[in-house]
Amino acid sequence: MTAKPEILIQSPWYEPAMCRLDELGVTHHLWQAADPDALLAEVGPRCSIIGTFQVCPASLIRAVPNLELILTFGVGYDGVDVAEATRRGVRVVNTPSVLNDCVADLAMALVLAGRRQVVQADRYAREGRWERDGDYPYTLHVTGCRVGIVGLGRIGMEIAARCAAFKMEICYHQRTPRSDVPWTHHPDLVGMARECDILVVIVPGGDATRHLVGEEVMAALGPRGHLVNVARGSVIDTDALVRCLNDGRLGSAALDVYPDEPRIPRALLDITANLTLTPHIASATHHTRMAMGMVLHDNLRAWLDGRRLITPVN
Ligand code: A2R
Repeated sequence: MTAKPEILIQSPWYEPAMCRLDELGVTHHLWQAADPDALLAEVGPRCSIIGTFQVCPASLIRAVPNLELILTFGVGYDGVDVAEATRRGVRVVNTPSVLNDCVADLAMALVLAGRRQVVQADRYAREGRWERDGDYPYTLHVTGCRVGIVGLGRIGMEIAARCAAFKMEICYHQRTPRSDVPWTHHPDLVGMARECDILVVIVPGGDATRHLVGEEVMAALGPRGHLVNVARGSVIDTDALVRCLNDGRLGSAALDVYPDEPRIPRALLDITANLTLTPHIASATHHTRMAMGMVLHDNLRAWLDGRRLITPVN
């Protein structure tokens, strides 16, 4: 009988799924270690697999000399140094597709919350202002709006399906036009923003999309426009967002992601009138987090059986 592989868990994910890896290997939990460097020095050379919640720098890859496979929990892998892994012949798998519906659901929640001011209206009701100050001010409609989807990939398509149910006029921006959808492709993001009421951002993070949504895009979306980000914090220029929300060049925004999570910049926290914030919860339901965890589990089992990886990144 061959020995079980040893797995270094860099950061934890959904516990009921993560613990299933113990069926397949011996896990060492770096995130729980009192002295992580000592644990790494001790077990690093024995581990052939790293499991992580989207963080795996080159330094960690180098500290595990017999590494063969990285399991990263989530679809975005901008926190994993895939280039370094590839250079060393290390395979990487992520968890795409199973989270499409939950991320799209939250994107719509942020569209609705922002346009109809659900959170602000809740505060108004609780503070007794309805009785004191009268009816809540009018908000902006959702059904029939013009929506621009920045990144019409797996998740973007689910968002589009939901927008279609809201009778929205749909267009999208990405580098390559799709031949399988009837919606208008805009190669120019500023031009698209000018024609939209709502912009939903769902592209990968990383250098290629850093500050893709900057001041010019926000100003083009305009004083009655609503910007939703469920992609990565790096995709939006946060300083520009603060300026545009404060001076009214952009109507409103709703964010689930931030450049330096779990920290949220004070300047964002201070904006309450036209900004809705959630703490990166898009895929964070029991159902979806279990499914994501099992994608990693199934990949590892396939790897150990000598079968093809199910969701390889490289
Ligand atoms: O540009 P294209 O034709 O490769 O389309 C992809 C688009 N995209 C971009 N659009 C504009 N400028 C870019 N530099 C750029 N890079 C990529 O984003 C594609 O339509 C979409 C990504 O779709 P998928 O690869 O299917 O990703 P999925 O599963 O929808 O997830 C998107 C992201 C994740 O990477 C996480 O960061 C986040 O959602 O949760």
